Amino acid sequence: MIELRAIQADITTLEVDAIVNAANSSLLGGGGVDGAIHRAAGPELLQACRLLGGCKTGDAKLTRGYKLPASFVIHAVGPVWNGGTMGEPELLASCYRRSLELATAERLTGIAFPGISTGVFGYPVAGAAELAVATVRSFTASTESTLSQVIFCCFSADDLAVYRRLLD
Ligand code: AR6
Repeated sequence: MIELRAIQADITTLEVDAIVNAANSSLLGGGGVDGAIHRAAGPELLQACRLLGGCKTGDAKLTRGYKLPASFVIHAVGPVWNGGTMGEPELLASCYRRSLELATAERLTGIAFPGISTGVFGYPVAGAAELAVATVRSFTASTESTLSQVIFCCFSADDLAVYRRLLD
């Protein structure tokens, strides 16, 4: 059984196998959770990201976590919200799926997601949270995985309330 849980925390403090980064396609850092992860992981993370050659929207790539308490960082590139008719839901779902696939391939047991695309990229939180929970549930129901815990790491109390309602 895989446990799905929502917490309010700074994702850079979590001691899980992998934290997911809400990156951009350059994978060379930015603001928001991306900036926080690069600051906490130290410069080796950027060096590792430079070797990855970027990442397409909807896809994800894995690095080590360096100075983070998490062993790995999965850099996922969410879509920029453009009203919802540019394939945003499919691309966001794909970010969650690809991250879970990478975690499974590394035989990880725990993973924590931020609200990918819901900050600077403008994806409405309610829709993004619903899609995140549905995509994780469908992955865990259909795929043999080493994962035993999936954490939705919310930065704000408002976001936490949205996830708690979906998970109850
Ligand atoms: N821990 C957990 N969640 C956080 C943290 C943190 N330390 N900091 C912010 N959040 P955003 P995006 C939440 O903007 O929308 C960057 O510049 C935040 O409250 O970080 O996917 C990248 O380089 C929000 O709920 O990511 C890209 O260019 C969520 O994380 C672009 O922003 C995502 O907000 C990606 O935009």
